[in-house]
Amino acid sequence: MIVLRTKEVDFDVTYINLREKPDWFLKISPHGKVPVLNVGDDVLFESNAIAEFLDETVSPQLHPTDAIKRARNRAWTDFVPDFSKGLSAAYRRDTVEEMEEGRADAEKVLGKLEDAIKNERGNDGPYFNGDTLCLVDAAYAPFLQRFMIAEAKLNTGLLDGFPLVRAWTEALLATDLVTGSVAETFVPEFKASMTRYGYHIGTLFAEEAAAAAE
Ligand SMILES: N[C@@H](CCC(=O)N[C@@H](CS)C(=O)NCC(=O)O)C(=O)O
Repeated sequence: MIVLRTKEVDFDVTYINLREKPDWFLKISPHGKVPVLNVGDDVLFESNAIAEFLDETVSPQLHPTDAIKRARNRAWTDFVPDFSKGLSAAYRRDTVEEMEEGRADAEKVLGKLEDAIKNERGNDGPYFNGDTLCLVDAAYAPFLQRFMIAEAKLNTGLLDGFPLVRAWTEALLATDLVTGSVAETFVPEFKASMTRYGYHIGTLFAEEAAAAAE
């Protein structure tokens, strides 16, 4: 969605319930995962593949034109699953103790991103490569967006040790290209999903919702 919006592509979005995946979706998504992109009669899946297809076919190009830079950007989008797993350890846990144990995993991946920004960018940003949004930004933004909703509740201060990641996150969450790429109900849905999973933060979100309903 972020890439589509950045390129000002006209598109329709269909949200599905991942707990009750419709048959039509299971037929087109080989791994049963979102996102998928319909292009005419073709269906694409996997975020990186979709983003790269869009970048090759719709201007403006968001990936660097320099082949070395492009490969290094690609390497960082490949790191997203590890990043997401590490960052999740800081809040997607059942107990406070488990979250505290997970903090080291989160710090490890945040440290890698901090070094990546320091070593790769060579300017003041605010995005991963500079002043325009690129595919690395689009790939990480959803995970940083979710983490920051959790962080607003937990106040772990995790980003204090990673000033470049913090500034990057703030820049990503300050643009409508990112914040406008989620459904209107995204925040309450995300909080409710944390509760459904039985995570500690889900209990806090449920208490918050109950207090607001009083
Ligand atoms: N590597 C995939 C991962 C996609 C993915 O994990 N999507 C999640 C939602 S963010 C999903 O569809 N989960 C449903 C499921 O695994 O059943 C990509 O980048 O597109």
